[in-house]
Amino acid sequence: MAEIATALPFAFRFDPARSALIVIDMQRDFIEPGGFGAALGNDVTPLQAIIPATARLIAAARGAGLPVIHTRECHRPDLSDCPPAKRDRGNPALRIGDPGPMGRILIAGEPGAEIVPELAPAPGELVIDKPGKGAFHATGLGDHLASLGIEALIFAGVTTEVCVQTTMREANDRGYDGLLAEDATESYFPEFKAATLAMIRAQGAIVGWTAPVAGIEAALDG
Ligand code: C5J
Repeated sequence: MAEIATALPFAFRFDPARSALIVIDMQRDFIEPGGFGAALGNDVTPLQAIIPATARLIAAARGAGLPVIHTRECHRPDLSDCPPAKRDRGNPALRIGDPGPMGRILIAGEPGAEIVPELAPAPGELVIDKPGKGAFHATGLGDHLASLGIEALIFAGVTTEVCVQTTMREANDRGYDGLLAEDATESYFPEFKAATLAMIRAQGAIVGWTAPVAGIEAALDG
């Protein structure tokens, strides 16, 4: 067993041979200047700033032999997997499927839906296109993790309070121990990130744990 001593609300013990890293939605449209997120008026600078720490986390996971799974929030070009209840939200001038600054917004295959090049999946790593906020909804993620015998999940990505938190809660309900890398996740709203970290670790890890990347690296190195 490995232990992340700096995890909160208390040390996180996990078996690296039964653990995986899930990197959520580090896509150009959310992170890069000139993408969909920026077009909505968000400051993407804090999201860009987590790329180096996320790259370090991915390298540590690969080095320790953990499966690295990447997700992308995107939809089929015909929008058959996008319920009107999702498409009809947000800015009416920039809906999912509309032409955006980096191609059609959140559509598979469009430049904006791609993962930022600094965090490109390695050959053989699973990339899951997910139509929901949670990565378990309408995807093969659960079956894939079961086939690998995974018990613990380390999470990174954006945005903390939307797709990351939703996926952590889905995982929690499915019986996984989950830990979120504090400096490898970010939100457009700093107060939402802080609140999400607090909610995850409240009441004795009611959703899971959080820890800095350095602590995760140390545990995976050991
Ligand atoms: C993600 C979003 N990835 N905020 N999506 O969190 O809409």
